[in-house]
Order: sequence, then structure tokens, then C-alpha cells
Amino acid sequence: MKKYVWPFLALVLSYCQEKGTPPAPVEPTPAPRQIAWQELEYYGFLHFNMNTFSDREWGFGDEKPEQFNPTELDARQWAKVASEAGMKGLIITAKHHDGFVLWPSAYTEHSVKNSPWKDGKGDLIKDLSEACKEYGLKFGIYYSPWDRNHPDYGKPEYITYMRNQLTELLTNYGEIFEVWFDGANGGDGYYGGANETRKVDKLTYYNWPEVYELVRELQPNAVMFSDGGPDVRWVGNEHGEAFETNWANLMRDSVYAGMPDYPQKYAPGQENGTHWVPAETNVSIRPGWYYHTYEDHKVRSLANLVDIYYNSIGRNTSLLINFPVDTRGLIHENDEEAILKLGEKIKEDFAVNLVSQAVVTASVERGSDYQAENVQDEAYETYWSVPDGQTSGAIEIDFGKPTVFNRLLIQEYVVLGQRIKAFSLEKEVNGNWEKITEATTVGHKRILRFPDVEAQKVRVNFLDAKDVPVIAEVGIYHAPKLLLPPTTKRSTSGEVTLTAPDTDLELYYTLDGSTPTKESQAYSSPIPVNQATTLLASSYDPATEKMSDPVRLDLDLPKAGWKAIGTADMKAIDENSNSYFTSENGMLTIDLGQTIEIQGFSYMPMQARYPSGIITNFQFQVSQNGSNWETMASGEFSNIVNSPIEQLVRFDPVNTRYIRLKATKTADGNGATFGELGVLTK
Ligand code: FUL
Repeated sequence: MKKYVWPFLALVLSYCQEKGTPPAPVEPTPAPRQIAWQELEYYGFLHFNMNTFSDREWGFGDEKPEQFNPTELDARQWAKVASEAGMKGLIITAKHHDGFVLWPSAYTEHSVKNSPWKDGKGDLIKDLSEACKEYGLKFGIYYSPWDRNHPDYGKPEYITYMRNQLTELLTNYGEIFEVWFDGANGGDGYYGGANETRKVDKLTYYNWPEVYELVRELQPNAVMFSDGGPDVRWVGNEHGEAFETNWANLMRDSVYAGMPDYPQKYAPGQENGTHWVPAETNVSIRPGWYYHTYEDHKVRSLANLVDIYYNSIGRNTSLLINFPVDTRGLIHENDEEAILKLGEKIKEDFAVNLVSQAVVTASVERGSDYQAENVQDEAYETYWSVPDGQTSGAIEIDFGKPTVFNRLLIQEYVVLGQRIKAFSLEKEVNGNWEKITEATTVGHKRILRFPDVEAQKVRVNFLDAKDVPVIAEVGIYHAPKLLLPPTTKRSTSGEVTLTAPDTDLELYYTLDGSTPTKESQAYSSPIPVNQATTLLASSYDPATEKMSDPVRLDLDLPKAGWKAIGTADMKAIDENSNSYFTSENGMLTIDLGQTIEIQGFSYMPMQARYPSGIITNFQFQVSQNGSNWETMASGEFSNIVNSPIEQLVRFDPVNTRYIRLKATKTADGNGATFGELGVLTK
């Protein structure tokens, strides 16, 4: 028998060598709960609480439970929208800084139990946890450590209160996938009537290690988010953009919530970070986190949302998009439309992975278990790797025929740690490799966008890594153009510049009110518009022969010869509605430079996030000499505060050289502001 053993062992050994052995992990590595979390990638935030009804972003803490009064609250609608949008979970503001809680907590009266909603019998945390279950979504909790309502905030008693409430939340509502601890902390507040400023030591006050222990004990599978983890960290801004170089590794012990230098220093992670703390990008679909009617027209555009997707999920973070649920208790229809469009666009972009049908080979392989084909099987658990000691290697992809593409997606198998430091994508041209694009880190997922490229053979070159590259997936896609109308800008001399929303698009326009077609005027340089004109413009994708919806501009006289009287500030007539003029005497007088016939005027209110001096009641006057004035119109701009869009007022034709818009009342009593003032001549 013995004489057979050695050859058998040799055979086994060579078989193993052929198959290869798994690479050793590079620490830090993710915990199982973090691996489960990273697969979710995309989930929704719900800011809905007292601020929804007080119309604020941060309540002071002196609000009354009676104010919380949604009329059509439907948590199932939230879950339905999120699931149709492709999201995998929802996180709700169970308690925000103002301290009001959405469940009937036994530890406070500042709760839905004392509100008119469902006669005080409601429990929104329960309703949402059930709705999430019904729609197959994970359920998460936002809990603000800062509490501007609680009398004991700042004292040790409050820490007991916080632990009691967390215990309720993490015990009574089933599985929680993420607990979100906000970093905003301490300051002035109501504090049970004390009305004072209370500062806390952010590092020690909450006794975080014990809070973490409690969460682990009650929800062992939940990840905890805060500025610096412990499980998931903040991306460092609220506009939806991760750093291009982004490590999941973090010097976690040097970080605490609310650190002033966090956004620059720690938000990108650190190559040599000690702990696995991947980033999450949190961003609202509107300017505010909470609902304000006056932001109904400020929902992010599809182009912006698509950028956010690529700049977050495509840069190794998860994406948490916020819905400011409205006072009815519903996700507003504008927000719903926007998020569903994003979902459709992303589906379309990644519909066909061109790598799955291609021939994939590698410059070097660790063994047959780690062969190149593993990157094209769409199975995260299998991966390509190289022999120990090597920190580079290339994957070659042969499509079999010239193929057009514009997206590269790479996933590292980060269960063994994040490694890649530099990589590039190249195409073969007459036997030579030419660079298409390059980048640094990969992590769980990296997506690069670039203009259309045609090639039969491409190569992903992993140029540098912390240890052997371990690549789970490589995808190449041809995303259809984002067929949006062009953006427009008019100069004071009247010229309109059109900008395409994506590369390789053609632009067409009309000046007669008709819908643009391929037979319309092709755009090549700024369009002069010297009189009242309707301009319609569309983008056209020659690859798909599709035309976008048109953008429509109702333009009037250019403002080049105009002058504001009594001020050097021309911001109300600069064709830029994002700048504004503040008047000291409540009015704005313009010299039109010549006598013209006008039939009305336009007023664009100030467009800033927190506008002031919006004119609600007005008088509009004309004058031939600048001293005798005739009133042509007066009245109110209805609903202008809630919907601060351009206001048009018409009257009988009149010849005039000077015009004047007078505020007889502004919304907040502050000095009248003017985003833009114009005339209507048609
Ligand atoms: C911030 C908070 O102060 C905002 O109100 C919002 O909740 C956002 C998600 O986090 O720190």
C-alpha cells in the first residue's frame, strides 16, 4: 500500500497547485454584517417628523405634539416608491434634533402618542417596519443623539433616556439593518423650558462604547453609521459626491462624530486605515432634508441624480437618497417621478454587460480556481487573482468584433480587504495599447464613465495594489445617452447659448414655436434673439436617432441697454436668476435706454435656499421721463412664497422709457429682493 501513497500525494499536491490557494486577507477586512450591507448599495432616507409641520430644518425643541398632524399618511406609499425605484431599504428619522419621537415611547410625552395623528394611537415606526416587510425592504432607524427638547440633555440622566429609547426601537420593530447616529451635536435649545446653550464633550458624553454594545446585543446584524463609524462612515458632504480615491479603511480610533476636519481628512478613508469603515453617501432629493412647499420646483434633475449615482455607488460608497415626506404624509409626486426616472436610467445603463459574451484572458493567474473567467460570471464569490508577491496584472477582453462602450465597472472581492491603488482601461489599436481612462481605488464597486469608444479588444491594467489584486467582476457597458434637453443661458445682449447634457449629441432648435426635429436649425453657435421669441431646443442622439423633449424659453427684449436707476447693482437685469438685487426703498427703477411698447412685465423672485424680501404685493409703473409715473398694474403674486417661480403680469400696450416695480409688501417684511426683472412686448 505504502508505495502508492507518495505518487498519490504528489498528484494531490500538483492538483492543488493547479487550482491555487486563496490569497491571504489584507487587513482590515469587513465583518459579515458589513458584507451584507455593502450588497444593498442603494436605499432611501425619510425625513419626516415635527420639522415637516413646523416647516423647519432643525426644530428648537419647543414644538408641541399637537403640531404633528399628517392628513393622508401612508407608509406603504413610501415603501412602494422606494421599491419601484430599485432601493433595497428605508431609514426613517425616528427622532431628530428637536426630540419629537415617531413611536409611543414610554419615556417621553413628546411623541406621536400626544398628537392628533390617529388620535394618539399611531406608531409610525411600526407602520413603516411593516410596510418595508411587505415590499421586501430592509428597515433602518435614524436617531439624533442631540435632543433640544429634553430637559436632561447634557446631563448623565439623558444618556439613560437615550439608551432606553434605543432599546425600544431595537427590540419592538423586528430586524433593523442600519442605525444612523447623526453627528450634529449640542448647542442652543428649549431643553424643557431652560432655553439655553448646552455644549457636550462629543468624544465622551454619550459613552459610545456602551451604546455600541447595546446595539450589538439587540441587533447583531445592524451596521451603525456615524461620522466615523463604527461600521459605516459619512462621505463628508451632503451634495452626493464621494472622493475619487476612496478607501474603506479608516484610522477609526482618531475619529469622532462632529470633528471639524473630518470632511477633508477622514472622509476619503485611508490606505493604511486600521478598521473597515466604508463610506455612505447621504443626499436629499431636494435642497432641504425636510419638506418645504417652496422647494416643490427644486427637485433634483435627472442629470444631477445620475451624476450622484455614479459619484457615490460608482466610487465605492453606498447611496442613501432622502425623501422629504410632505405634510400630507406622502412622498411628493415630483420626488416620486424623479426617483423612478433615475431607477429606469440606471437599469438602462447596465442592461447589457458586454463582458459576459466576450473572451476573457489574464496576463497571469494564481491557479485554475482564480482564472480570468471569474470576472465575467457575475458571481461575486469567485474572483481572479495572481501569484503571491505580485501587485499588478492585466485582464484582456476580446469582444470578437468592434464594439462601442462607455462604462467600465470593477468590483474587488473586498472580503479579503481592499487592495487596488491604480488601474487603467486600454484599447488595442493596430497591435498597440492606447489608454482610454484611468483611476485609483476600486473597493466594493468602481464605475468609470467616458465618451463612446469603439474597439474589439480592451485591457484592464491593474497597475498597483497593496497586495495581489483580487477582482470579482469586470463589466463593460454601452449606456444610452442621457437624452435630456440642452441647458440654456442668455446673455444680456440677447444671445442664447445651448449646452448639450452629454457628449456626442446634436442640438436642434426652432424660433417659431414648433417642436424641433432633425430638419430644424442645427445649433452651432449662440443664437441672437432681439425680440419677443419662443425658442424650443432639443438634443438628438445620432446613435439611437432619438430626440429629447424640447426645452422652451419665452424670451423678450435683450437687457444690454438697460440701466438700474439709483444703484450700481445690475443683478436684477443680468439674465442670471441665481443672483439678486436687494432694494433699500422697496422698488427697482429701470431705464430701458429707449422708448418701447410693452404689454406687461416679468418678476423672478430670489432663488436662494433661504430667500428673503420676496415681493408678495406689488405696483408696476411706467414713465416717459423718469419723473411722472403711471401705474399699469398692482396686486399680489399669489403663492409666490411656496412656489417661487417667474411671475408674468400683462396689461394694455403702453409706450415707455422707464419701468418701476414697487413692493407694497414682502413676505417677511425685509427689503424687497429682485432675482430678475423683464418686460413683455408680445
Ligand atoms: C445632518 C442633520 O443635521 C440634518 O438635519 C439631516 O438630518 C442630515 C441627514 O444630517 O447632520
